[in-house]
Amino acid sequence: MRPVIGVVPLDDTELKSLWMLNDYFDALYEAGAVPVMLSITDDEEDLASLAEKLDGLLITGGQDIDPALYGEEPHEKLGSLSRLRDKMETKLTDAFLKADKPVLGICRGMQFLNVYFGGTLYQDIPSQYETDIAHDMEKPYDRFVHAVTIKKGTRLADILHPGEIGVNSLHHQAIKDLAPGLTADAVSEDGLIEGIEHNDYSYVIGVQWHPEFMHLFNENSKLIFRSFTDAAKSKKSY
Ligand SMILES: [Mn+2]
Repeated sequence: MRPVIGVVPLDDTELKSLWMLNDYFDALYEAGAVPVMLSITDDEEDLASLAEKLDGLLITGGQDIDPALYGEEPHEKLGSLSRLRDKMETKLTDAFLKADKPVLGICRGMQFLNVYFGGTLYQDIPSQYETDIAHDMEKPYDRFVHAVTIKKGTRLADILHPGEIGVNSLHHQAIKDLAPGLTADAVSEDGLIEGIEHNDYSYVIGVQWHPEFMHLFNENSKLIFRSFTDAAKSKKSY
């Protein structure tokens, strides 16, 4: 049996729609998992029963995270929010971690994990962080726009390899203070944290870039989804 991965959709509050990019699903299928799109709810009981049935959780990209969650006032360049999704991901992550089931955070998903564990964010990179790198690239997204260094001895170095790799970059927020318990596994050329792990769980990994846009041709992107799927498989009760 293939492990079943719950994937959080984009909660489009303006169009009252849930959006899912095929690339997340394609990358998970290719890695050997069966992805399912979750509804957006903060009902604790429903989320607990979902977590019981699912083998892994993929927290995808999306809106900005409510800065109130890390004790800050909204910056003038803060983007749109989905407070319901923030709440949902908090309760879902609680349930997944309690069972030590794997959680992968991509882009906003990585930022969410940092906030969840008590870290903070730059609410708007261009006005709050001095850099020459354009972290908010234009289409097409399946190309490298900057490098990150994967640090030796980290989980990401085990999954990929230590040293420099090319990544795409589609984010206007970033980790400011890293949460207790997290390790910075990958750092961009300008010093921003672009990959994390949590030391106390079997598999809690986050990447700031978007491997789902590059999984067709980029081995490093495939390896991230494969490691996640393998972790979900090993937690599966047959
Ligand atoms: Mn970047």
